[in-house]
Amino acid sequence: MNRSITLLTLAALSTAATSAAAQSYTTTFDEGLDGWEGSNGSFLTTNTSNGNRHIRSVDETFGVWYRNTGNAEFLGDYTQSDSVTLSMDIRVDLLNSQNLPDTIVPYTRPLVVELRNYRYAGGFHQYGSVYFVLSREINETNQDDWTTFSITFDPSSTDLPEGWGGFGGDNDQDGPVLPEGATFADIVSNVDEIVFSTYDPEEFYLFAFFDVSVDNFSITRDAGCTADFNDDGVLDFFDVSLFINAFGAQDPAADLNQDRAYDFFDVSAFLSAYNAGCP
Ligand SMILES: [Ca+2]
Ligand SMILES: [Ca+2]
Ligand SMILES: [Ca+2]
Repeated sequence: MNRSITLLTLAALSTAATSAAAQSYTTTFDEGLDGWEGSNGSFLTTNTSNGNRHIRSVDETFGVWYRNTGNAEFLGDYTQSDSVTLSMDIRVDLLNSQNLPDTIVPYTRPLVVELRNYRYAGGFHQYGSVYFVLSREINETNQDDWTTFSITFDPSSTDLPEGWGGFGGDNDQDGPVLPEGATFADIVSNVDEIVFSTYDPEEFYLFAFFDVSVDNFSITRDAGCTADFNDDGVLDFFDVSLFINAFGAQDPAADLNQDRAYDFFDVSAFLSAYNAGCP
């Protein structure tokens, strides 16, 4: 390999900066349900004072849920991204035992996001899933105005990341578990359905009166970028410099084809990634 020519090429490339922004998608409900479906008693409504459109759910039920099986923005292979953030807004106008005369007891419920993979259907379960409790304190007091909840996670994690649970395994005498042989990454490599709900799979619930509003369901996929060596979202001289240093030091970070050799193929992979830019 002619190292000086390679360095010149890299230097030439370094003048062409490329932006690598994370990709975000939000259902605002301003244009309709956008593939989302709500539990019984859910409907689109518009705030007359500010024109904001959202879903409102009014029902006597064990819990409310919102699921999407049709909007590809929220589904598919999460493991293509370095990190994924899921977010939603919720307001609670009523969550209590109002059905019993003179004994209005406020209830507190969790708010859960669950990612379901139908390939792990089996036994008594219709899917394998992973879930995260965004809050255990959803009630009339805490959510008397809009509150945003979100979770960011590494979709390539094999173990359940901190705070996540698994569901769909048959060996669940002590609570829900991942399907046998499935990792966290296996489940989120094929998300068929995403659900926001007040159901923690580990708990059971009494009937309650709900008047809950939700809005701004969003997903942010940070695609990551091989050539962005300093992870600042921009491809420039600093990334080239860091690559050259790592390559010279035989740092595994520069072994882009992961064959433990530091040669032309790694430089070529870096050039290709750099030229491709960041998604
Ligand atoms: Ca809205
Ligand atoms: Ca960079
Ligand atoms: Ca290599």
